[in-house]
Amino acid sequence: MGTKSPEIKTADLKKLRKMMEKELSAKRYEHTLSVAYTAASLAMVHGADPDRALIAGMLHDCAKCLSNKKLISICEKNDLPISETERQNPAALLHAKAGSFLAGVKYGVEDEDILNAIRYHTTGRPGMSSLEKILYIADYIEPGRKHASNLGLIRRMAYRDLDETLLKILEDTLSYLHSVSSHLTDAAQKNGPLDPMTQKTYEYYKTSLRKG
Ligand code: DGI
Ligand code: FE
Ligand code: FE
Repeated sequence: MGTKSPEIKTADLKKLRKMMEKELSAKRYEHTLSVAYTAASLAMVHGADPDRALIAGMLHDCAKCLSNKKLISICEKNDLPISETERQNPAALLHAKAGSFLAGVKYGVEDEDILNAIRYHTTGRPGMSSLEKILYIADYIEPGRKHASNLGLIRRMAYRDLDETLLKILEDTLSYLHSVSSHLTDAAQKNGPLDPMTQKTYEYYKTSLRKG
């Protein structure tokens, strides 16, 4: 934080796009491109840097196609702590932590804000930067997403107010995770337990928006 980040070049983005095409499944790569350009458009509307948003979007799921075993070993070998919840659901929760690490060491990102945006793109965190909010929201609203409830409303909201949108997505995500965990469905097994950070982020934005 505070230090000025190196300039993001268009050449970096091209290279990263090629690397992601190789690294990810076709479906995940399509999602990645959609998130990158959705994040850039949100950045333009909200006065953030579209180049940083593109890089963050391009790399946000760079660890998503790794096995659970690989995700755990990346974290263990590099002293990234793994919580009990993360260990129970590496695919959903650890891909963000491992992905942020890889963005730094493998893909050459030095910008802390981009690394944090990747790190917190699944759970959010209290006190998020604009870029962190933009990536979190872009991941949820990109055009390829079809199933979330209130998607039309949330997509319109996203271009007006980042905080209100964040809160709405967190509220819907929590109620989705609660509803699936109360039934023994495939989705419950897929999602596993709630990460306490998701709840914390929700409480933080609920309180800060009520005060504001
Ligand atoms: O990687 P993506 O599928 O693009 O999206 P993502 O990184 O937001 O992760 C998506 C999954 O993570 C989605 O199925 C919802 C789930 N998720 C979000 N918060 C939590 C969570 N899963 C668990 N177990 N706990 C959470 O707190
Ligand atoms: Fe993700
Ligand atoms: Fe994603």
